[in-house]
Amino acid sequence: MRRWMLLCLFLVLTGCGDAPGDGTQQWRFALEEIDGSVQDAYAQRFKALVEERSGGDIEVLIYPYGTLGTSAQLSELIQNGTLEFAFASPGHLGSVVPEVQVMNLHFLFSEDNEANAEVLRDSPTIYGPLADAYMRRNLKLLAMIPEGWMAWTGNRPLRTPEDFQGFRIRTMVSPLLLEAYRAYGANPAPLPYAEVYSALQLNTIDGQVNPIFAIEEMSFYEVQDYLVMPRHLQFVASVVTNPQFYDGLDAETQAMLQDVKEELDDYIFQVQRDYNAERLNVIRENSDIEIIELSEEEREAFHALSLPVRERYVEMTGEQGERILEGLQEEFAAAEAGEFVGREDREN
Ligand code: 6CS
Repeated sequence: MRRWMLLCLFLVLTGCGDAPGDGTQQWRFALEEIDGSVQDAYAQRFKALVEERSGGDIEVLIYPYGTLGTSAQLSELIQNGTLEFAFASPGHLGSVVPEVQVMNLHFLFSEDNEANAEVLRDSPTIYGPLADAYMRRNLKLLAMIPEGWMAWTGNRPLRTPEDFQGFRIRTMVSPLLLEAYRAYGANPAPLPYAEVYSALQLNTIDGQVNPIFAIEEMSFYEVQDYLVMPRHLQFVASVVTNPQFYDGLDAETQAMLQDVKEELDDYIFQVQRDYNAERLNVIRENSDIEIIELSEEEREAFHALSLPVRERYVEMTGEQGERILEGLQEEFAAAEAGEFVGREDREN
């Protein structure tokens, strides 16, 4: 905590966003993931595009996970204007923006990942009422990106809800995630990302849940016996900025940011697909972890238990949340049927 406060002080004293004296602006972009991750690929491409399109007037500095704090601390730095850009995963942001936990509801996403990507790119619900919910907490939502299907790892195979009885699963810290795993009979244990490997190694938890690329790069597979693919949830992350900082940008820079967002939507979809496929091979080659794909019947048992958690979401978020949930359900269904109408098309 002391280290984090010192870092905040450093950012304030060095004057985030100010010109270093030669007319250039510095934008700082903090990640919830390490070098080589999906978020890192996004930020590196963001940096290249912004620096090129601003003609060198803007320099982007990237802070990988571990340099500025936990996910919760990064969101705080954005809210108070100390930092310009950060990733904020719904799995951590739920205590601040309860409505975003819709993205943590199991079996809500389509099984067709192209359909999911289409919705995440241009959803009238995400960039409408959900973005308003961010704004009420002084966060401006710029993008919502896919990072791949979440997979369970454990020290026992997790094929049925019975296998989850008493299972200590590490989750991110949003309250609804705990409800989601309690519904399966598990004992969820929220922990910051950096503490997961040692908790697995020391057996203070029995398993965890993350996309494949993260399971590989954080070495979780080295200390787990089973890797289970339930396809119950896509890991998504939002890109946020400080609203006052954003409002202070001229119209041309705001338009440039929107163009960059659109270009990155396509780019990151391919990156996450490739990283997840390649790193599954790395896991296979470097370990004897048992990989289990759940059958449709096995998935259905979890699906049935997950549905009451949607009611909990509505209880936590009221009418606003209900509208967001219904809007997203309609959009995923429309995208699957090839009938999705994005925000841009509705506006034109
Ligand atoms: O499990 C977590 O906490 C983290 N997982 C990923 C893939 N990204 C960021 C998040 O904090």
